[in-house]
Amino acid sequence: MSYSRTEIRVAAISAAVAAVMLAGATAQAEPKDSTLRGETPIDLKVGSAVWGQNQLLDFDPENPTEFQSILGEEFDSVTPENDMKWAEIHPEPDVYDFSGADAVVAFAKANGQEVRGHTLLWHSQNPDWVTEASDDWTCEEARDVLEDHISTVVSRYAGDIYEWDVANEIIQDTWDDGGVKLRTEANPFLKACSEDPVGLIGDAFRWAHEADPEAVLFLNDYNAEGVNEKTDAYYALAQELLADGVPLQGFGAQGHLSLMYGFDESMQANFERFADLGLQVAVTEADVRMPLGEDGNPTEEQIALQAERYDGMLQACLNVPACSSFTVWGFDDGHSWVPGVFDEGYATIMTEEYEKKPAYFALLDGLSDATPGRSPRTPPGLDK
Ligand code: 9MR
Repeated sequence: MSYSRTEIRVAAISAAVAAVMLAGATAQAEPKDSTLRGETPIDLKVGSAVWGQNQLLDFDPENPTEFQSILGEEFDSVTPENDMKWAEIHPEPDVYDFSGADAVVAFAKANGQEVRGHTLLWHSQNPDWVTEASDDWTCEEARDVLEDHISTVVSRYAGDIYEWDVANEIIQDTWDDGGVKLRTEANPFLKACSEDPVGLIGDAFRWAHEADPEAVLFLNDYNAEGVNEKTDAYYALAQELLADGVPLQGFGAQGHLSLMYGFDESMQANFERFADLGLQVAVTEADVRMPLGEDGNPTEEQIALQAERYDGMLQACLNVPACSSFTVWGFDDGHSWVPGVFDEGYATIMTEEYEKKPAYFALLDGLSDATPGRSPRTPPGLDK
């Protein structure tokens, strides 16, 4: 007989409540002096995005900043938020700038962490030389540029990266011009190869796999949490790529949520269907933003709901054994991409002063309830 994590969690909570009642109901909960990474099952990585260029170039293991200490202590995986994107790492046709990405990898090594690579094929944050040249590219030219980039970047970090977001946001949304379909207009590479975009996507995975056979290679997108028209398109694409023998190995739901919308309860079912194809799944960029009052603060209700949403995403991941990583897109409001982009905020699990929010404790409890430091998904006896 097997139990889902939710069942185990509910049973554990009931058992804890019963124990307290038996003990005379006077016991107070012990304050927890634990960290997210310390509570994460052995076969799951809990991660955060970080911008190496801005936050890690000055890293000194003997004298870390408060931000760096928290990043090192709380997470066992880091994702370069921008440092491996084309505009940063490949600013000119013959110039690669690895400084930010190297800083992330060095930080991870110093802290015993893993690195999630992000990203190799995307329509956004491309350097001017790509955007300008791509109007005239033949598919062959686009392929050469992409292959050179993927081989160079992936081989430089071969062995250091456990999961790579090879293709990011390559399918449009229902509200985009043309509806849900491959992004053959906005993505310069898919545009140049619009006669066979799936062939190009497949080769992107092949080039990445050749350069680092150990890295698990992902498709990744937003609005990809639940079962919806967009994830249906990904599901069909994944099947097509797998049938072609493409080394596609993972599907990532970014998890950029807003309290302006509801939570899609089909997230676990969505992960399950990709897992059934033999893929790993992951929550790759979780945050939960919200419209704030005139004083710039959230209400108590919003704070509680945010914790619930983070927990909802975590549970969807924990309940699917193929879910290999759960990453937040920055851990504190001082380093969140949300303000300035949306008229919303308070999206992360800690305030600008690194005060832990209920959302942080929801993740901590969710992880430790799943199984403290060890997961039922792996044979017992393994230490973290
Ligand atoms: O967080 C990133 C922000 O600093 C950049 O300015 C932005 C540029 O498009 O990209 C942000 O990260 C995105 C990620 O790479 C892909 N998914 C959506 C993320 C938020 O926009």
